Amino acid sequence: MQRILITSALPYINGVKHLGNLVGSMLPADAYARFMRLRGHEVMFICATDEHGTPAEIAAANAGEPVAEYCARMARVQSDLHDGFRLSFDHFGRSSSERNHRLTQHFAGALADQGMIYEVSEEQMWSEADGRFLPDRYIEGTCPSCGYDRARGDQCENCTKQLDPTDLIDPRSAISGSTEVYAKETKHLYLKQSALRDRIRDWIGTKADWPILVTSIARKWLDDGDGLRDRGITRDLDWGIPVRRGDAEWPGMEGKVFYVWFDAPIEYIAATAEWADANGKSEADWRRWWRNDEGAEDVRYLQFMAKDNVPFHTLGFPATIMGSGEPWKMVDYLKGFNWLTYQGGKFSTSQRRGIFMDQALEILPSDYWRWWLLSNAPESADSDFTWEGFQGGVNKDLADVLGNFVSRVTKFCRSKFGEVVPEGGQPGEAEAALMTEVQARLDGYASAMEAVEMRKATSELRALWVAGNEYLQHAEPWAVYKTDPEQAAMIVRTALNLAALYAAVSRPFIPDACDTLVAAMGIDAQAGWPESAEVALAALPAGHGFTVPENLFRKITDEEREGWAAQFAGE
Ligand code: B3M
Ligand code: ZN
Repeated sequence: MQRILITSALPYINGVKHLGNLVGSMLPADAYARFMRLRGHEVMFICATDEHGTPAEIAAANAGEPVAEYCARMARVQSDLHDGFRLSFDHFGRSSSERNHRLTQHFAGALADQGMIYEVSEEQMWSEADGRFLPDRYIEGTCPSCGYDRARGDQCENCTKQLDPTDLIDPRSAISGSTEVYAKETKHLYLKQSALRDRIRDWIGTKADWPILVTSIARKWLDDGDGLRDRGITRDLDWGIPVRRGDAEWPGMEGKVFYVWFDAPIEYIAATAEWADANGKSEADWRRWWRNDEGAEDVRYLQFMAKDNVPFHTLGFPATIMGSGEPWKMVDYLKGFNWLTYQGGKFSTSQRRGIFMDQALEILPSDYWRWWLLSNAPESADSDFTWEGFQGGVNKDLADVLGNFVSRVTKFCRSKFGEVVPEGGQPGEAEAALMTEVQARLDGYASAMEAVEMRKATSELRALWVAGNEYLQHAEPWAVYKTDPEQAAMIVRTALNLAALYAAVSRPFIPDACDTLVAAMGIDAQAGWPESAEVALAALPAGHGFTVPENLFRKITDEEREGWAAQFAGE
């Protein structure tokens, strides 16, 4: 038994996430966590909301709510949707928690003690009307190069030119529209990441088993001339974690907060402490996951995220940890994802294009989405959601293959032998061949999961379901019954055992269907991964009672598909 720590990238607080967000981090992390629990490992699966930064302030202002209230409300909305998708976090925390405040301030203090932090004076745009400094992209004005009048302080959207806010003609605050904006001096803390460049390059060099997608992004940033530049870790904002040096004030930094990307990854650790607080556990209980000097040396730590988050996890967060000089756990395996697109284009939060988590659950139960998304996860390349593809995948894999198998065998058994596993004769050649196939698929499925390859794992699992269907198709118990009821009983017993096996091993992908199936088959929900195909196919003894489950999956009709495609076409 191993100890496995799993974190999913933290969803940003400013709204309900879309299916692209879900499949790029939380959902594959959940399937992996569920698989590892099934295998009997001790798992700690952690996620949280990422709550700080200007976008949260703006979203709150748009919603007409104080930012703390907005974040508390959205954290609940997100958490409820995670329950709806059956994401089995051991804890879903909040980056604005007291724990994260203390831990982030602690890391800043440790970094300062190691000589890793220095102060920089710089000019930043100040808005008199808003009474605050504005981040570059919250200054708007006319582009000096193309004349577009809504260019942002970091870039002109129209001609793509990179800009400084001071380049803009007639600059104004994007928040209030006020033109009373000017450059003003301010002081910030910088983290000396450049001092860690070699250590981080060496560390990445030891990660030969990571996806190429991930290591190539990390290398590109490291080698990009001034890659791993020193980075400002404070901001002039109200909402965030106040800058302190551990427990002490930080002179000159009053009224400032840490940069959201400094505190967000630290929340992985803090959320585990929040887990301890919420469950009456001790300090040692969470620290054994994170402190190498308190037991975490034995932990295997995996992170899941979309590719745009890779730089901050391969360079930024490791720099925080290494620079602190303290023995915190670093990631062992980083799984990165490409993009899921929607009908050939981008999912867009601002244009409400694509499918959002709340909408998805309104139209179909979570298993349907989980299965399609994970069996089409954007692992080696981007993948595209189409309504045709979704309908095809669900109808074929879930309804025609798995659902049909379970329904046929349980109904046939009920009609001929009643709702108990029949006795029957001795298994023969067909059963031996089935056993070999089932063992090979179980092994293939398990090794794909160990390697965190979701698409491969789902195709092995699908093949395991197909094997059952084909067995039943060829063994034809309904025909055999007429001449040899003993033989038919043995076939049915074998197939019922297969259904029980499916209930046990399909849980990482379709947990609700597995609950239904576990209840119908009258088996132990806690039973782990089967010892072998042979043991699994003989698990249900003759006389064991079961019930015919309600239709596990229904088909998506063409009318539904067309209706949804129209409904989700975007604005
Ligand atoms: N919140 C992802 C995003 O909003 C970002 C991840 C943080 S992980 C520490 O795109
Ligand atoms: Zn322009």
